[in-house]
Amino acid sequence: MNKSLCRISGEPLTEVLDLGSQPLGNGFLAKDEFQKEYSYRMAMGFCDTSKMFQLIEQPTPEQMFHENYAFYSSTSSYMEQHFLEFADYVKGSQYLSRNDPFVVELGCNDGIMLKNFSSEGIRHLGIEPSRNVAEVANTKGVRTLSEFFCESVAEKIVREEGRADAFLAANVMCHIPDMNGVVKGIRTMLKPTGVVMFEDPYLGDVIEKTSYDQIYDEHVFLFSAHSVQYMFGLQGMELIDVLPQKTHGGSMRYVLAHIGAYTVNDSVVRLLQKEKAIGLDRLETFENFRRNVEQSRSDLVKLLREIKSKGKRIAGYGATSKSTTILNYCNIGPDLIEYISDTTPIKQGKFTPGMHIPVKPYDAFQKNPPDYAVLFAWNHAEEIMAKEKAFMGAGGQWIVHVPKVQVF
Ligand code: JHZ
Ligand code: SAH
Repeated sequence: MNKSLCRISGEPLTEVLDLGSQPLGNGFLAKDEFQKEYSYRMAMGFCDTSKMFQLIEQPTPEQMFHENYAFYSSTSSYMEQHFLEFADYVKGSQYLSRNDPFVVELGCNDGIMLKNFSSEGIRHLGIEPSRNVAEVANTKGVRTLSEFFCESVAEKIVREEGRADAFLAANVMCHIPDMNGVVKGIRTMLKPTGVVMFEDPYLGDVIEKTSYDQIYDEHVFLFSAHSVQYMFGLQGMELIDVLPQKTHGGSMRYVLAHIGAYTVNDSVVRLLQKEKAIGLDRLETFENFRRNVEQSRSDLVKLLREIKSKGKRIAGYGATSKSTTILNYCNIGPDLIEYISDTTPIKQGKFTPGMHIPVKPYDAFQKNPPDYAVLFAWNHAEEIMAKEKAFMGAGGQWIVHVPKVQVF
């Protein structure tokens, strides 16, 4: 059998974690689709050269991102606020030219970030292959091209609209397998003084919190400053700043530019040192992570079974992509979790990928609350706790698995 190779360095990968057979993370489906449901082996490997932690196999981009894509960014009001602040950070930075700046965003989804540029008449372009969400962005006045970004799309944009001052991306860079092609495209698109600012779930947080549910089909990479530096370094670009974010359970915003265009902030040096200290550059860290993941699974299954054996009702809160990993890896089905409540219309009335738990509208949770709710959208805990006082007041309890399995 051919050894799997790192998508960035081309060197052999060492397999460190096998999460078993998994369906598409966002593949919510109807009953008559159960028979032909797709699955693949979801395992992660580590490359000692690029330091990239990555999926060994991934479904194709077209299987995951299409006209029925189930994730709509604007389902969280806290995320709306986050992207307002991200946009303000970009506008207030030294990087945008005063004269007619051009801002491009990869994976703009329903326009959650770019609407803050379009509302001020700033020249912008979103690139979003999932047509349903791209259409929502367009109706909000966010100019959006429905394409998968790659080198040839970058060249076309440069020909038609010129080079960009800022290339933005949130929770999308870690989704694209041909990252070397994407980085080449970005380099082509940027002005000599242009910058890339992107954020994604941070590997350091995933390791520290055992948040293994950040691993699913769409997340082909989990980045660290080490791997990002390596990947952009191959194309003549460098990290100039890093800014930790609270979103999605701990993310990192990376700022990169052509080598030598700007002074490198001390934050970069400090983060690289910290990553060495916590071992993000070493194989044994991932072996330890695997043991923590296995422990988390047995703790969660034991807890759910104990609660169920006492005749209590358990539901899920938030039919997240992350929950697909947990449910399938832990083999948790409708016998343990009655339903999952979610505010996204396209998910409601369907079943969760693989384990086929019914997804119900939020109304179901409010009208018929369970005794316990598994907080699958744990990354939005602050927002959810603020609006679920009635559930808690009536004695409802939460179950989370991050940073450890617990009830509160
Ligand atoms: P949430 C998706 O991951 C997929 P998911 C993707 N790969 C990614 O990286 C991130 O997003 C950005 C619902 N909800 O944000 C809405 C409520 O029901 O954790 C969503 O379906 N009530 C692109 O799916 C889900 O929960 C609420 O009050 O893991 C949250 O999904 C709130 C706040 C949300 O992302
Ligand atoms: N930026 C938003 C959306 C994240 S969802 C947020 O943070 O909430 C990830 C998005 O990336 C999806 O809408 C998906 O369609 C898009 N995407 C996936 N591959 C892409 C590619 N090659 N080019 C551009 N967008 C892509």
